[in-house]
Formats: sequence, structure tokens, C-alpha cells
Amino acid sequence: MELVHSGKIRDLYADGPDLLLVASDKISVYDVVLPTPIPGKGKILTQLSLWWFARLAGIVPNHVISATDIPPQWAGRAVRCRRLEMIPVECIARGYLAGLGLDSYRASGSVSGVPLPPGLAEGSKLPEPVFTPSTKATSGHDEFVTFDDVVAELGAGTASELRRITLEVYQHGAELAASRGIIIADTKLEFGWAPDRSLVLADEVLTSDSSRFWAAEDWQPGRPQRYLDKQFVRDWSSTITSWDRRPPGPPIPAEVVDATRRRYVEAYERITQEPWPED
Ligand code: PZK
Repeated sequence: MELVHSGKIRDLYADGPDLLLVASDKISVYDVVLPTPIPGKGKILTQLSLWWFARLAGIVPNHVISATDIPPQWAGRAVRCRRLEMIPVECIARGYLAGLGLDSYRASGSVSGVPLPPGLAEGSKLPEPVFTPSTKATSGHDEFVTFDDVVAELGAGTASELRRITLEVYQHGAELAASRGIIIADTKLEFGWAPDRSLVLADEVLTSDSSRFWAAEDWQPGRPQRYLDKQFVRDWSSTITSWDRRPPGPPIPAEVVDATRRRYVEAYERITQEPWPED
């Protein structure tokens, strides 16, 4: 099969007219992929994304063709999907302040041109979720763009639809997750056009690799939040004083791998309310 795109964590293959999105067990912290995989991570996140796609199908059509018509070496961690014309805007919804959104707020009081009230802290809940689109800058890092920039690039109709659908997906997902003890602070969605020019939700959806998942019981604005899944790896890596957070990262000890795997399973089980079958 032809590799069409290789990301840090996932790969994209062409299979005739279809694409196969294949998730690995790789994990990154501080944007650096570590040399030790988390066994099962690719499967868990793929199955969680599929669960959400099915749940959200009433809000927006998606690119999934099959989760089972997959070569055996990728079983469970690949999705066969329709090839779309991808929209070059990352559609981000934020309900809480963290990451680059926090940086932007501190610098300007706004994110993607959306003014936010004064006095918010790291991890604060926003008065209401906001659409904060970004584009891949040439530097490789994402750059916020305003809604008007999206209008200029895609037209007012498409821009409004993307904002509406993104906020609806976030609202629905965050509400459901919150009822199960998980705060989804923000999420990044990717869309494409089908041949009939309808908008289709692509990539992965509402996983902890495309979103910030926080344990609701630990949430406390005014400090960096604890991530539901990666926190063990982050905490352990911060004890490796010889690592400057540049590649290559250090190998992860077995007990940190196991604890991290358990957190991925826990997020899957809390959200879907189904036992992870391979646990
Ligand atoms: C597509 N990516 C990003 C994700 C990678 C790269 N349905 C689609 N049709 C056409 N293109 C894409 C998709 C999807 N999804 C997605 N780039 C193109 C990406 C994962 C791994 F290497």
C-alpha cells in the first residue's frame, strides 16, 4: 500500500480510491515522540474516535467507510476512509483556557480575534465555548486566524458552517464527557469536502491526541492541569533533568508505560461506558 503521508503518531495510506488512517502506539510529550511505545494506545484511540464518529453522525457526516475492512497487521488501529478534499483550516473549539489559547489570551486578551473577559487564569472555564481556527504555518507550528480570515479563504457560507458544526460537536462531546468525569478542554477538528461539496468530518475526533482531556475531579484553575492520560509520562520526564525536551526523548520505564496505558483504558471506559475488550 502506498504511504501518502507520515505523521509523528499516525500514517496515511492509499488503497485504491480509499485512504487508511493508521494509528501507532507512539506517544509524544512536549511535542517530542518518545522512543518507547504505549502498547494498545493506537487501538484505544482509534476505537474511541470510531465511537464518537457514530455518536456524532446526527450532527455531521464523517469520512469512515469501515473499521473492519483493514489489513490484519493494522486490525483495530486503522480506519478505512473516503478521500476528501481537505479544508486547510484547523477547526478548534475551546471551552477552557490552556496551551496556545492561554498564550494568546495573555498577549492580547483574545484568541483568533475573539475577545475574552479579563481575569481568566490558566485552566479557566470560558463563559461559552469559542471557535478559534488556526492554520499550519510554514514554520510547522499552528497559527491562530480570525473568523474573517476563514471567510476570506473559504467564503462566508463555509466559514459559518465550519464554526457551527465545530461548536456543536464540541458542545455535545464535552457535555457527554463531563457527565462521565472528563473535561474536554478543547478539541481540534478537520473537515473535507465530498465530491458533492458537502462538508465531512475527517481525521480523528475527540481523542486525547486531538483534544485536552482533564480528570474533572482534579480540575483547578490557576495552574497547569493534569492530563488524564499523559500525566505520568510528563511527570516522569520532568524528573529527567538531563533531557532538554528536544528529540530524541528518553526511554520510558515499564511502570510509567503501564500506568499510562491504564489511563488510556480508563478514558475509553469512562467515556464509552464499555469495558476495553483487551484489558
Ligand atoms: C488527510 N491528513 C492528516 C492524518 C497523517 C496525516 N479523509 C481524508 N481525505 C483526504 N485527506 C485526508 C483525509 C483524512 N483524514 C488527513 N492529511 C490528509 C493526517 C493522519 C496521519 F499522516
